[in-house]
Amino acid sequence: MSENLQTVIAKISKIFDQFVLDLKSMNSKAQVLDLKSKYIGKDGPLTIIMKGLKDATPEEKREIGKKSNECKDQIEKMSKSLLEELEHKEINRSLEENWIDISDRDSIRAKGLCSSGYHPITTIQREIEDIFISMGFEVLDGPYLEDDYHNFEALNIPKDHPARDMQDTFWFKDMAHLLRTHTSTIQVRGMENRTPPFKFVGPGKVFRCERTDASHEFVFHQIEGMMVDKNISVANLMYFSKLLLSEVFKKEVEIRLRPGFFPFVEPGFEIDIRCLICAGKGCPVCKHSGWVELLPCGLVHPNVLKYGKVDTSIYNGFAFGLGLDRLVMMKYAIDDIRLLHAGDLRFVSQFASI
Ligand code: FA5
Repeated sequence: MSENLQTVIAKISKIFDQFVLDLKSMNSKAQVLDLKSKYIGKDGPLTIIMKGLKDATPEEKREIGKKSNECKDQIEKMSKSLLEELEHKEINRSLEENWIDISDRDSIRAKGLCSSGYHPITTIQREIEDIFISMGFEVLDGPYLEDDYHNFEALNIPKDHPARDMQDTFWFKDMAHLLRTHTSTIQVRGMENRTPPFKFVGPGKVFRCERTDASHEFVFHQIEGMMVDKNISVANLMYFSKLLLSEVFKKEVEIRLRPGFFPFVEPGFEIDIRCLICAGKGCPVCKHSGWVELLPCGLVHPNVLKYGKVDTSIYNGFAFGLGLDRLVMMKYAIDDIRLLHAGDLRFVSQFASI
């Protein structure tokens, strides 16, 4: 070795001191990474010293190797800690710059974000509520967390009934509570504290343990409707359904009526709408059938009325359960239900002025 041991050790200390000095002036992560690789990278001064140890004695190799490794470790540690500090500063700065007070419309506007306007589901829900309010219907609410009785049993779906499998349910651990799978729970709750005649609608979120696709979500919206009076017939049901659809679409839409099975209605129907995304030609939304299931309905099953303490020798009724998300998709030609729920401002802001 051309230099003696002490000189090389002193050289390493000097390299380290210089690193500490250089590190102090670093103020970005990229600079720190560059500096680190300048000192301990494969062309760095420490590597060059280690390469020059070919002729050194085993003792010199050991001593210089030890010192050089200590120095490397220190450089690693100090770089890492400064990188973390700079990362924190960056996060804090970004939080401060991008902070939005969502209760302050002016600050939202100043940031160039749209602050006014409703989600299209809310807009259509309110439109439908208004249509029914104008015809004397009440608007009822109901809880998301439900029990077996209100979601199934009082709707004529006893335990072990195969119809329970029609709707995949998010059960709670006690297997007695669940997230409501449909707004038909509002029929049961509505009947509990009313005496006929009555008529109401009940909008809200429902939850199903389902795989998503262009027309299926696991959280979506329905509007329930129920009317109980004397001599209610399928003609009454059709009148309200057609009126509802023509008011929402504000144009003629093609619908079809077919038999549908739901344990809580008899007879039961499905009202489908001609797919407005593909004009009936077939697309992923209508599963290439040209039709979209929108409004299942029927005359309320006497068992359901009995659970609701309605005297079935005098009264009967109709009920429907409108799929609100799909209605909104048809109205605005939205070809994937997931767009409605993704919270993407670029999507929802298109509806701000509607
Ligand atoms: C029901 O939920 C019944 N409770 C409806 C009903 C009420 C029938 C009153 C008779 C009398 P169904 O599971 O078919 O039925 O759902 C009703 C509507 O919700 C469907 O027509 C569809 O428009 C919508 N829907 C169903 N599943 C989904 C889903 N995963 N994503 C989006 N919309 C859905």
